[in-house]
This record gives sequence, C-alpha cells and structure tokens, in this order.
Amino acid sequence: MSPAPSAARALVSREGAIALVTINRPEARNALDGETFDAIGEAFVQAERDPQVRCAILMGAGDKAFAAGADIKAMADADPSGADVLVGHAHRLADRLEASRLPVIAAVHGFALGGGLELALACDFIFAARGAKLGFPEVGLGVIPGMGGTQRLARRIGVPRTRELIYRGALIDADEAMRLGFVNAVLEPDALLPHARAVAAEIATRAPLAIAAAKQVLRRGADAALDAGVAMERHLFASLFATQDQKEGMRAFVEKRAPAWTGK
Ligand code: CO8
Repeated sequence: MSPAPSAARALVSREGAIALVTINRPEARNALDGETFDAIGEAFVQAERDPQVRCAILMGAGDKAFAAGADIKAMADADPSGADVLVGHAHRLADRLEASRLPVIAAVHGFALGGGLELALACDFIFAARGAKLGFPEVGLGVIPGMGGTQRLARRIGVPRTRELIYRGALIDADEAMRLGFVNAVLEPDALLPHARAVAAEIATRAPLAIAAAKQVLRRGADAALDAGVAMERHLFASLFATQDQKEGMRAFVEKRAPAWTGK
C-alpha cells in the first residue's frame, strides 16, 4: 500500500493485515478541516481496497492529540451554508467508517475533543492512553457537536450522561470515559498502540465476512426495534452459510486444524 495522495493530512500504511491510518496535522493538534476529513476518508478507501487488510487503527500524529476537533479557524467566519458544506465532509467520513467492511479501532492519546471525539465515536471502539482528555467543548464556542456526536454518544452511554458532557463542555480523562462506557480500555501511553495492534491482529484472524456482518448488524440493529434487529441478525446468520468461509470454518473445527479464510 502506497502513502495516501494527500500525504500532508492523512497517512496510511499496512502492517500485515492491519491498516494504520494517521491524522497528520500535528502542528494544529490534528484539527479537522474539509481537506483533512477527505484525506482520512481517502486513506480508508485505500485500506479497504487492499484485500489483505482485515482491520484498521485510526490514530493522531504527534504526541499532543488524537484530534482537537474541527478546525475553528476554518469555520469561524462561515455562514450556515458554509458550515453545512464543512459538516458534509465530516458526515461523509463518519458514514464511510461505519459502512466499512473493516472494524476500526480509534487509538486515542492526548486530546480528542469536539469533532475529534465524534470521529473516534464513529469507529468501532476506542482505546485511550491514560492521561488522554476527551470532551465536547462546542457549547463554549457557540455551537453544538455536528458530526453525529449527540446521537452516537447518547446511543453508547444514554441521554442523561451525554447531556451532562455536552452542556457542561468539560473535558474528562480516559478513566472517566471508560467508566461512562464509551472507551473500551485505558492503557499506559506506551502500551496504547501495542494493545490496539494486538486486538486488531486477533480480529484479523477471524472470518472477514463474519466480522463485516457482525459490524453491520450491530450498527443497524442499534437503531432498530428489537424484533427488527433480531430479524436482521437471523438473515445475516443464514446468508453466511452461502460463503466458502463458513464451510471452511466449520470443516476446520471438525478436522481440528486452523481455518484458512478466503473472504468468499
Ligand atoms: N482548530 C484550529 N486550530 C486548532 C485547534 C482547532 N480545533 N486546536 C488547536 N489548534 C491550533 C492552535 O490554534 C495552535 O495554532 P497556532 O500554533 O497557529 O497558534 C496549535 O493548534 C496548537 O494549539 P495550542 O497552542 O492551543 O495547544 P495546547 O497544547 O496549549 O492546547 C488544546 C491544546 C487544549 C487542544 C487547545 O488547542 C484547544 O482548546 N483547542 C480547541 C479545542 C476545541 O474547542 N475543539 C472543538 C472545536 S469545535 C468542533 O469540533 C465542532 C465539531 C463539529 C463537527 C464537524 C463539522 C466540521
């Protein structure tokens, strides 16, 4: 895999079955402007096209931040339609991450604020370095989260806790975010990427179509009534029996050997 065309704003590299996507604007604490949202999206397109890739990690360059939010300087003078254009870049990226066949791990260090936290919330899960600071400072700027954060966080931790984080605009640390339930694990800073890599490598050993199906039903089912979500699960479960990987996985169990997935 070659570097993303917009090498300035996002980088992508492959380590075995893992794609590492890096938000690359450290001098601005990885603040997200339209170009950066698009570059991250392009990096994911590139990762998805590579059939060897089974899992992705999203991280921020430099030692200060995952991403300190949307670029305030780029939107300060926007009118409503300009703001809507900017939000469009953000939403396209969030949609891409959620629709991706790849599970995406956000490896968060330093600041994950505003749009930066919303970006992490559009990933499948978040691992955070101890000392990381997360939050929604938007109401202190005269706006609200605009990349789906009000909805995605509420779905993860409930409306009352989401209200408190958004109305207060206060930053919380990684341990508190884990206690609230939207961070999966807190690691010492040096252990963050090794942990993300280890989990990604484990996921990469599983049947890729099964992982994609699980991702799809967990995402769509979260917004559905229980019976609709269960029906979706039933349909996907049955349809996996049309795949070579289901035959391979079950035969490998019976034959007491490791499965060899083809992704078909
Ligand atoms: N936007 C633009 N530039 C930024 C941002 C940002 N969000 N964050 C940091 N920078 C820039 C600074 O302006 C500074 O630039 P310069 O060197 O040219 O002065 C450089 O990065 C370094 O920043 P600091 O000197 O402030 O670094 P510190 O380590 O002292 O502080 C902080 C780091 C605490 C992260 C601080 O920079 C900060 O508070 N940043 C703003 C955080 C914030 O309010 N984020 C929310 C933004 S609004 C938002 O995200 C809405 C999302 C809507 C969805 C998406 C739609 C587009």
